[in-house]
Amino acid sequence: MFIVFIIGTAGSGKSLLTASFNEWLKVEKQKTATVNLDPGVLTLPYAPDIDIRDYISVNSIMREHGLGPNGALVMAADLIAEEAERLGGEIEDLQSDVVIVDTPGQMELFAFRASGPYTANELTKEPKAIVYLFDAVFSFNPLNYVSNMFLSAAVYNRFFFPQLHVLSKCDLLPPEEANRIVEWSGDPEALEVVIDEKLTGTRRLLSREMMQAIHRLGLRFHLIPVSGKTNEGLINLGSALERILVGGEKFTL
Ligand SMILES: Nc1nc2c(ncn2[C@@H]2O[C@H](COP(=O)(O)OP(=O)(O)OP(=O)(O)O)[C@@H](O)[C@H]2O)c(=O)[nH]1
Ligand SMILES: [Mg+2]
Repeated sequence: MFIVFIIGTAGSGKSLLTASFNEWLKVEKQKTATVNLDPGVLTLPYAPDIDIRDYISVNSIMREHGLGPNGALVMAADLIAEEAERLGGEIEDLQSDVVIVDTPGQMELFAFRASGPYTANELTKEPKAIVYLFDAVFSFNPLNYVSNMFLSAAVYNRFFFPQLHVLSKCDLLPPEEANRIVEWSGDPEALEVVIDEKLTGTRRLLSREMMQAIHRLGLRFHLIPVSGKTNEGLINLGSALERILVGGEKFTL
């Protein structure tokens, strides 16, 4: 069994990608399951096999602890850790070969509090990977792109799982613009050129230094363009995950 966590900033397309990738894998005859770890979500574009909302209610937390929605979400994020063992048992019972885990809307609640990495580690001891989403529309601006590189490096630093990087919602950009972002992700010099072109003053300096720092650390962010709406790129995402998790074999043989 392999566990794939979908992580990204609010609204970057995590839930729709969970839905589409799950469906696509099923068409490919792979044995999959989905887990919703977002206690605050109202509607989902898929029917999760396991749903944290069956264990934790944000509305009850607000009522019982006199908290507002954000305070309740913070508390809910920590309560997820207490359910890790039970969730892990449910995941084992599914007997799927690949389990896709949709994470909370506000990335920082899952990635930057101690409870997220704890939960991810305790759920099961099976091999895990992270798919980190770069929202295409947001990332088109080089300043945002570099900020997202930093966020994704911070996520890697928290979990230390193999991590793939996806340009999500790529259908929202003309192909040549999406390709330009993909080019930045594989070629630091191309990114440096656009930073020099589009940014000025301290922003230019900071973005260039931040980008270079990440490259000096040896972190690589090659982006796979993907759309949860049109299913573009799901085949490439599937192959990349198979390469890092199962050495290029199918999850379900
Ligand atoms: N065009 C297009 N829209 C998308 C895509 N993925 C998501 N969306 C839309 O973007 C919005 C947010 O998508 P979600 O899948 O809910 O994103 P999320 O990261 O789960 O959002 P939160 O959990 O609230 O942080 C929705 O209106 C989706 O329909 C995509 O690939 N293409
Ligand atoms: Mg979501």
